[in-house]
Order: sequence, then C-alpha cells, then structure tokens
Amino acid sequence: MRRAVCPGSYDPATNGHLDVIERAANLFDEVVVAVLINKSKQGMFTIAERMQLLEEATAKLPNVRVDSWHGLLTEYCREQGIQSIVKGLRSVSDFDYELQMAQMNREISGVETLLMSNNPAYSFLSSSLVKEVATYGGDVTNMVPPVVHERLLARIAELG
Ligand code: COD
Repeated sequence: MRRAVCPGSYDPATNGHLDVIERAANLFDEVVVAVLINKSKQGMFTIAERMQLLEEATAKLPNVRVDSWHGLLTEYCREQGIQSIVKGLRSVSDFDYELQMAQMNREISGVETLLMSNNPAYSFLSSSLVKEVATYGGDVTNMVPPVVHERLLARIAELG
C-alpha cells in the first residue's frame, strides 16, 4: 500500500492546503494529514480544533485520515510505516525552506519528500495571512473551506 503524509500546522487549513491534500489523495492509496507543532508559529486554534476542521473539510475523501504528532516528522513516518511526505510549494521562498527540510528528513530517515507545485489560484494563500485579513474584517470566504470560515469568524469574535 502506498501511503503518504501531508504534514503542517494547519492553523487553520486553507483552500491551498486542501488542494494539495486532494491531489495527494489521487496519487496514493492512503494519505494521512498530520497536524504538527511548528514552534515558530503562535496558534489560533488548538491541535484538536485543527484536526476537527480538517476532518470535516476532508470528509468527502475516503482515503484521507487526520492525525496529530508532537516531535520529529520522520519519527511519525517510521512509527506509521509511511514512506513519503507530500508538501505544497507556493514560491521560491517556500522551495528554499522545503528543500532544506526534505534533505534533512531524507538524511536522518531515508523518507522521501514530494514537493507539489501549487495551484496558482492559491499562491498567495497562507494560514497567517488569512487570519490577519479576517481579524481586520476582510472577506476570506473564498480562501478557506466553509467550515473553517465559520469557525474562524467565531474565534475572532471570541477573541474580541
Ligand atoms: N498552496 C499550496 N501549498 C500550501 C499552501 C498553499 N496556498 N499553503 C501552505 N502550503 C503548504 C506548505 O508549503 C507546507 O508544505 C504545508 O502546506 C503546510 O503548511 P503550514 O503553513 O500549515 O505548515 P508549516 O509550514 O508550519 O509546517 C511545518 C512542519 C510542521 C511540517 C515542520 O515544521 C515539521 O515537520 N515539524 C516537525 C518537527 C520536525 O520534524 N522538524 C525537523 C524538520 S527537518
């Protein structure tokens, strides 16, 4: 069975993330969307909330499941018997960062990384910018799955 992991912070998932997950699901028998901690980013949603949103947003994809992990991604791959990591690439700056991580992950574990060129329609999308625009009242309706949009506006209202 060909299995891959799509790792990320997913705080929260955007339509750019979903595009990569859907395309990976067409290439592999099973895709695990793993919510990991990125210590350099401050979270708006808890890990459990991010997982719930991803589960709802990927419900129509039968070979996709959602999980979480604290620690090295390659350790997760080893534990789960996953051979491939799939990441999305938006820009040259993404490429620099992702290439370095791909090489490091391969060096320490042998796990391969597939860098998937993104859908140009989503090149400008990041969780951070979506949160910032929505916080100041901008319209992000077409940038995130409907379930994320609803929870994002609710969280912003809670935070005042
Ligand atoms: N279109 C296409 N792809 C996109 C888009 C978009 N609009 N937005 C984001 N992506 C891609 C990103 O390029 C990334 O590949 C993935 O989606 C997830 O994005 P984020 O922003 O949710 O997640 P990151 O970049 O914060 O995730 C980084 C990890 C948590 C995966 C990384 O830090 C990690 O592996 N941490 C675990 C600890 C570890 O193993 N460290 C050693 C690394 S060598």
